[in-house]
Amino acid sequence: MAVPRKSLRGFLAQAKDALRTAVVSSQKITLVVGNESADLDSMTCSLMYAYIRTMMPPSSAFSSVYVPITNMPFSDIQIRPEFPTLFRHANIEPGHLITLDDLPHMSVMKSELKPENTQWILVDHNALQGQLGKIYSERVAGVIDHHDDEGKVQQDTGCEPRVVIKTGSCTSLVTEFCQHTWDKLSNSGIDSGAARGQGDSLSEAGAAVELWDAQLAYLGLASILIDTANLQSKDKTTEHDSKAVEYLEAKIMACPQLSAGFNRSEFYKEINTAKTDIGGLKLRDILRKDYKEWNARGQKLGISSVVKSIAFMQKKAGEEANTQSLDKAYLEALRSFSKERGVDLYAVMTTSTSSEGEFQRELLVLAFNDTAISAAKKFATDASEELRLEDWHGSDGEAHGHQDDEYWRQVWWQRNVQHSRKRVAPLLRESMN
Ligand SMILES: [Mn+2]
Repeated sequence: MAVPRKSLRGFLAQAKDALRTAVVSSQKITLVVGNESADLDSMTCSLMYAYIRTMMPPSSAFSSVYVPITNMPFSDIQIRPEFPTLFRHANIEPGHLITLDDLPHMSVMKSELKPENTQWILVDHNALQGQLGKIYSERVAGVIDHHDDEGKVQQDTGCEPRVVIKTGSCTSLVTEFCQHTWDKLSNSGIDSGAARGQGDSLSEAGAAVELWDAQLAYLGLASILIDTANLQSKDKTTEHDSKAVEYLEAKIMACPQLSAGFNRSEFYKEINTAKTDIGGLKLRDILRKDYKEWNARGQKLGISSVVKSIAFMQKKAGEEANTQSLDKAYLEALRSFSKERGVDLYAVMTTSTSSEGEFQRELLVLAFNDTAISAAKKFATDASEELRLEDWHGSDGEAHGHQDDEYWRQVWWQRNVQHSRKRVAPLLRESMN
């Protein structure tokens, strides 16, 4: 049975309650979880999917409520200033977000939220990693993703989707999948007056539905624009992305309250500015802001994506350590971060704009033991052509390559700038096999 239509704000409160109840009284619950980088795309995918599915679940749904989980502790919101900036457009607050803090503590998770009482939908990844993966990977019931298919999710997912397609943004695929149901909701919300609690007349109910639709559309639009550089990146933008943008914008334009103030480029600029405004963050926070890890053959790989150059991070490291030896301080910071995460192989991928206004990428790889060092060397040889790796020199003219018993390091310009972590991570993982 569909629940009466609600705002996103109302839905998140309901979902948080449902999760609490499921834990306390051992009830069945469906969780929609994004990947561990907990970036904008993962967050909006899980919110949009959970919202639309809860408002109109399939008849054989595992539970009536789908709970969107943002895969990070709540406090990490402070290193994602783009979240609160976007939330204002969707009329929600950071406190509405459901995060790892809302799940039972790791030490008791398995007994308090029994695997058999759960079903997991993966959005923006297709293999459940980390602690959650250890407990719940058998309970994955569906996936919508735009990364390389790791083949972990069964082919038959019943009433839940199994969609893995290369697109700029995963939110485009979620939009596409939900579109039909969403349109039904928009119409039935107005016709049946399901939202009439919001107003006294049918037209007021309609206005509420239009507003809620537009707020949800804003949420999805932000990720697609960020992931495709406002649909301007030829390498990243696919038909799925441009169609989804068209669809979401129509939802915003259908709401008189919000349509007048909408401008795609300005909206993109606002979110992008918030996202790249990381000057006030500590280097450690910059490294963990968009971080992912994988296990391969008993070795752990970690990759940080950073929206500023290596020079920016070196300077930051120097300031924090109060030293002139910028690179030494930077290396120390990378090593301590790697140690904290327990990774054997660690990579930092940067994006920045050159003084000539050119989009550019740097790639740094650090390896900390013999196995990881041979993997890193293999990667350097095998991936060099595809990624067009070119020697990198710092402002001091040094290449910063290093090899001894303790660690191996190499830094490159990645001249094939179309390849993000979506491609570099599989290449690194391959070299570890
Ligand atoms: Mn994504």
